[in-house]
Amino acid sequence: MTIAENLTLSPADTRQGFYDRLSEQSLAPLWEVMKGLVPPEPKPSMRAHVWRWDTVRPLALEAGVLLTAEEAERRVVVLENPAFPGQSRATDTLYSGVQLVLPGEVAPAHRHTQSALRFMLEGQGGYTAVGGERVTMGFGDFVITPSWAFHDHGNDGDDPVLWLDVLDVPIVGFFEAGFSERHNAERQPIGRPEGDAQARFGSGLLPIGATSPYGLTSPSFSYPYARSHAALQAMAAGAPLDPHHGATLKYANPLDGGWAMPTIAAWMTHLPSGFSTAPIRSTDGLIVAVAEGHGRLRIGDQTLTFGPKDVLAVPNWTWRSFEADEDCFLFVCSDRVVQEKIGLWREETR
Ligand code: GTQ
Repeated sequence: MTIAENLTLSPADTRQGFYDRLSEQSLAPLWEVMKGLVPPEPKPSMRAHVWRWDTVRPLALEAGVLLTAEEAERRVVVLENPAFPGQSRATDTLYSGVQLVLPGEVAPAHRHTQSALRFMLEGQGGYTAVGGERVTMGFGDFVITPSWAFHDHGNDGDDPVLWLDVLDVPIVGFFEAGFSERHNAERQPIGRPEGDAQARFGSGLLPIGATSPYGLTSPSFSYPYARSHAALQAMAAGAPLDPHHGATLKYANPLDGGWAMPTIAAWMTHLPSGFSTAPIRSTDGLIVAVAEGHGRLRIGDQTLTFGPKDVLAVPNWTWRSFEADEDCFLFVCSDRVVQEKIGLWREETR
């Protein structure tokens, strides 16, 4: 018996007719979509972009006139990648925004399964409370709010406080695994003095038998800029720089030396004045917040200039290099940690 004997193809039954009949049964022909499903290499869909501080800052402050932090719950201007309007994504997999807290305001306590990081950009006296402990945030500090940990923000200073938020919202959304709830109090109760986590986990020492109260997230939820800055400066002064990374140090979980967060990899790069990095591309798209310095990013066939507090979106699998006109300190984060866990992450250098 041949296959043809079982077929009932009529002369009028075109391929399209067959596809239509497949579709009626919730079926589809692979060969029409194969190239897109298993591409020969990544074809980036996000776009390179710079959000200039001169543009973002006044608009964020304007939001402060229109509504309170309490009203907004989180008063944030979202950084939307121009390739994904309306999708609250700065890269394919990360959400980012600039949050404003005015003097005396409180962004009420809540928690969610999305992990968040803060990179402080402006203002003194801003604080975040995480898991019953407060941390005052100064310029350039990197602060984590772990998945499902209650957190509230406030500002005890005299000036507006602004910082960069990065959350794994699109990753959690992909799995449709998001949960959230509000605390019954506006500010969560504080059970430990400020600096407690720093003392236990952030001093190169650890409590014997230490585990993280935050599961897969670093128990050291604050990484002050003074330390990162000093470490990178000493590193750059002491040894030849890596041609592709300059002086780069990752924010590490002190318990295992891995990335500080389970879904967002974060690191800081220092490029001394005049230094240019050799071309590199990686499967992770980046969010870069400029802490200090002016320079240029060459990305694909584009050149983007940057200055202090600008935020850049750097597409995945696109050749990039940085040129520093002054001493630059760049905060960088990506989904690299997730890609590494599932065996996908790659980089290529020239
Ligand atoms: O501070 O908890 O930018 O829940 C977006 C969602 C910040 C926060 C954002 C959030 C937060």
